[in-house]
Amino acid sequence: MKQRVFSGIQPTGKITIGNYLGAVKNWVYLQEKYDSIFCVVNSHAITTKQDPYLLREQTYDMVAILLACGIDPKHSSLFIQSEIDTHPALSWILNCNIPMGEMERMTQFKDKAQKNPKNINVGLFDYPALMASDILLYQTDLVPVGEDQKQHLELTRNVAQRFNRDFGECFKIPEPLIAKSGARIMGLDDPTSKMSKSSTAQNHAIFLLDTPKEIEQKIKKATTDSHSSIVFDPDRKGVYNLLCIYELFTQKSREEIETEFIDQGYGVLKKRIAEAIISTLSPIQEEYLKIRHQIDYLAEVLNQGREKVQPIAESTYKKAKELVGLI
Ligand code: ATP
Ligand code: LTN
Repeated sequence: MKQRVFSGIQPTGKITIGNYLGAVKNWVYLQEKYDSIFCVVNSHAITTKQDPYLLREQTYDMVAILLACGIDPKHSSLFIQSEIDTHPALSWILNCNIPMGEMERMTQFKDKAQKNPKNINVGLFDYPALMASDILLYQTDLVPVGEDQKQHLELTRNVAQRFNRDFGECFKIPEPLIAKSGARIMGLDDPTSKMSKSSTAQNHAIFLLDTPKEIEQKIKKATTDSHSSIVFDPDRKGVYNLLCIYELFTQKSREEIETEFIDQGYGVLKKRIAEAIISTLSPIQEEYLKIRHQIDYLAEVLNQGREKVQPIAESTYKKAKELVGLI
């Protein structure tokens, strides 16, 4: 029996190279070895303000871009979170088993609340319970995510362990899978903050659908420093971030990269980074444009994904319900 992988991505705006390098690229790699389930988490997206029309469009945009990046329906099940009602249903049961103190420690809530003081809603606070439900419903072994999701994974493991202890065996305890490199791509404008698709700053992120010109310009403007050597030094945050991006897009080793740029300046480095990003993204963009409007194809992939995973979710939910006495 193959181990199971589950992960999710919010359809909140345009996918960035941070999402790609920290998550999606790894999903594509893992899908051949594992029983893989990937979910567009639109119910999580409404924890921040969304235009209903745009949210629907962006949900399909995300499905198409995931397929274009290489998520293969032959290997993976791909579905939309709101299509399976047991996600919010299980999160209610989990809610009643998560102490307030544990939830109050979540740094993503604190960050998002600070960035969005006008819309601090209960769903935003409760976001990790729905995420735990996503993962636990599928008896997941491994959850490939970026570094920022580590704390949510810890909460998921805690609630599952507590539930199994208090009510009886129900959930598999999932392990986070966080890549050594690429787990935290930083903003190009500010290498001290995580590159995020919902940031509105002009030169913050490279999106997967950016044109070559946009990519060149954004890399050109990216923050560096006044040193002259080009080496992987985590203390030189801007240059380090750029070198990590180059490393991941070219698959070259760090030694190879440092040798490549001996006696070179940031101009050459930036030119090569832009070229590497453009050559990886071009085929993805081509495929995206080809399939985005093939609505019947997208619907077929999603139906097939939902039909495959729904019985797993229902069986786990039924067990959890019975164990807590809800019938
Ligand atoms: P938002 O800005 O709307 O919160 P986001 O860019 O953080 O979105 P998510 O949909 O929350 O993206 O995350 C999808 C996946 O991408 C998660 O596994 C997350 O850990 C990963 N991820 C997000 N940003 C980065 C980043 N800068 N570096 C590496 N991985 C990232
Ligand atoms: N919270 C995640 C998205 C997400 C997720 C999941 C990831 C929702 N449910 C289940 C892994 C497994 C995020 O903000 N990146």
